[in-house]
Amino acid sequence: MYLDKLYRTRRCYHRSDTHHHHPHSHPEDSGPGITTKKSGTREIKVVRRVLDVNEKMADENRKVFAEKGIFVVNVMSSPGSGKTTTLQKTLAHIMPEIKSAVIVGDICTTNDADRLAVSGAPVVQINTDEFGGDCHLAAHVIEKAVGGLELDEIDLLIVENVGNLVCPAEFDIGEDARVVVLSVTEGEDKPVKYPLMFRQCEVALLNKIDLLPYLDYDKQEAIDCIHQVHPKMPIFEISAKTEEGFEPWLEWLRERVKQKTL
Ligand SMILES: Nc1nc2c(ncn2[C@@H]2O[C@H](COP(=O)(O)OP(=O)(O)O)[C@@H](O)[C@H]2O)c(=O)[nH]1
Ligand SMILES: [Mg+2]
Ligand SMILES: [Zn+2]
Repeated sequence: MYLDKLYRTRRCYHRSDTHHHHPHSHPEDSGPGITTKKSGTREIKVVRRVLDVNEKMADENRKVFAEKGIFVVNVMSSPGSGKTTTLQKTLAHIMPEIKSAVIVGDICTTNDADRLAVSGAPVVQINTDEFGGDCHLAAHVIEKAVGGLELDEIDLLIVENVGNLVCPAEFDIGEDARVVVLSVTEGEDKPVKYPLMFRQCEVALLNKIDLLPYLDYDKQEAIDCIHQVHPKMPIFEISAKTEEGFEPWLEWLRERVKQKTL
């Protein structure tokens, strides 16, 4: 037994600035009527207000998406697990049959937007460094990005969130469904290390299965870890590179778009 002691600390939470290892800027923080005092219980009240404001904005977004009959899917994962590649391949299959648009969030660069635009879908890139370098997309940022899209022309809006398994799970953006991508190079235990993400998402894509022959990866253990935090969560085993396993995922997506746009 090498572990002497297990320290449990609070999660790196947007409800409390003091435990945050990196700066988060939320424009609402300094908004009218919202105090930014940083002492005692007062602070907790202030920061919770941020999530309240986000929740309201998310509801506004949801209303707009409902009016326009747009199915919105929020795709999240750690950096490099294959969100963009999966979405490139997905768009190639579903366009133009499903009229799609993409909002993609990164701290910097338009690299992903360039890759996704090849599909012919309208793409809006959000660079969060203009919003303080946020490591997640908040509802008000989505609202701004949506302003750049022709909503009457869209049935499906795909949001590629900032690569991060932690705080994107805490920010409702008004979406209909959340999808998490986990790749087989990330280790089997990530779902139990980042349980909120896996609890909040409706389906998981286990990506890069083409690499399994080269790895000591226990796929069943990864699946068990996912089901430990989210029992019965549907898991689609895919390779965004070879498109193996894509059909069940595409079927799920087509079905959900159909339900919303009927
Ligand atoms: N072998 C393999 N590589 C993949 C797969 N999906 C993505 N990649 C690679 O993983 C890297 C990160 O992919 P990207 O789509 O940019 O991930 P993102 O950061 O989650 O958007 C790139 O080099 C991709 O080519 C896959 O299914 N198999
Ligand atoms: Mg990407
Ligand atoms: Zn964040």
